Amino acid sequence: MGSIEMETMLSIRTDWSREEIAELFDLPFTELLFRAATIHRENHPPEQIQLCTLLSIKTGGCPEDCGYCSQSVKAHSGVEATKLMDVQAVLQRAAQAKDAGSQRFCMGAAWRNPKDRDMPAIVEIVKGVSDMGLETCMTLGMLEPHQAEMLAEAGLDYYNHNIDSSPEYYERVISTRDFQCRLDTLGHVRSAGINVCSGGIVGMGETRDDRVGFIHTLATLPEHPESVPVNALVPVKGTVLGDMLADTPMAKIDDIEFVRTVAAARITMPMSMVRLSAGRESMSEATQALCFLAGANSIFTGDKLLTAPNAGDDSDGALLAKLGMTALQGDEPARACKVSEPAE
Ligand code: SAM
Ligand code: DTB
Ligand code: SF4
Repeated sequence: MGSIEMETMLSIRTDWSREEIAELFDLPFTELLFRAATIHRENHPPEQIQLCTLLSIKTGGCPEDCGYCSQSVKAHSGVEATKLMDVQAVLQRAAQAKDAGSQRFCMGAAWRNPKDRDMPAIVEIVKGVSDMGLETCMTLGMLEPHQAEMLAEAGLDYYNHNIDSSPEYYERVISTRDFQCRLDTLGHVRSAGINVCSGGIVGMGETRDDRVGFIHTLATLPEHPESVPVNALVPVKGTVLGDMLADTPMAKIDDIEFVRTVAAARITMPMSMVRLSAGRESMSEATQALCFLAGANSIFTGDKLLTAPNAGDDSDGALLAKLGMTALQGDEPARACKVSEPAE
């Protein structure tokens, strides 16, 4: 290993204190951005953005009560429940995503957890998408260790499971499972050797301290997630949080505070891909550009997320061209970010 590589590995810390992260958030904005941009370009090509495509392979009817989600049975969002998509139909959508230049194909199911009887179809989907040369990511809810093993064996590259917020605020948004359940699934995914994708949502009415706690939880996991999606809440009518935000427009997250959260993720988790995920549709080009400067280097393309609208290929293409940025190229999924010991 070269000395620069060694230096980078040694700069990966999992011992961040909450105070240190709060101090990052408190920095003058330009100083925070400068630090984040510096760390970003030391570890990633700063002009390249990873393009990911999202597909809902099983929509709606979820028994969980996540206050932000249109797919919960508790929401009155008008989203209709569907069965798991047919394998061939998923593969067709993956082929379209590849043609459109996507590097990673992320598939989501509105489940509390997959049932064992669902696993053979899921395994077939992972193998099929992988064979097309796309990176695969699944988000299916909580996993048992044996299910994580099955996904690993099928060749799944990433598993997405968000911690969503600080441990304290999490309990106010979701009552049907606890924060530790999320961490347990992340542990099973990691033990099975699958890359971890974990992040959360900003703008749910949480405080600055909750955003600090959110980044702190991710940055102090035994290994940083290889992908960190930072979503801005998409306020969906008929969900608890969507309706709350409609009644109190002042609760909407401030753009600068959103960028600060992205910068804190970049500084504390230097090697991770930081994804500017949901919420781009209602974000100005200038705010998105600030997020890229602050270290976001991945987006979802296409005109739909799971159920909510997304910015769309045309406007993304135009934005990247305007900023002189290009799609990240690369055939190999990122490897797990190991925390290395100082050289003897
Ligand atoms: N059911 C699985 C689970 O919750 O783990 C997977 C699908 S779930 C929709 C994936 C993630 O999407 C959630 O953890 C949340 O972070 C994000 N999400 C859902 N609804 C959102 C919204 N309205 N705005 C922003 N992010 C949202
Ligand atoms: C993630 O963090 N964001 C994506 C993905 N992981 C699965 C989901 C965003 C969902 C936005 C709301 C919707 O489309 O319903
Ligand atoms: Fe279900 Fe996932 Fe939506 Fe929660 S976020 S209600 S677990 S689909």
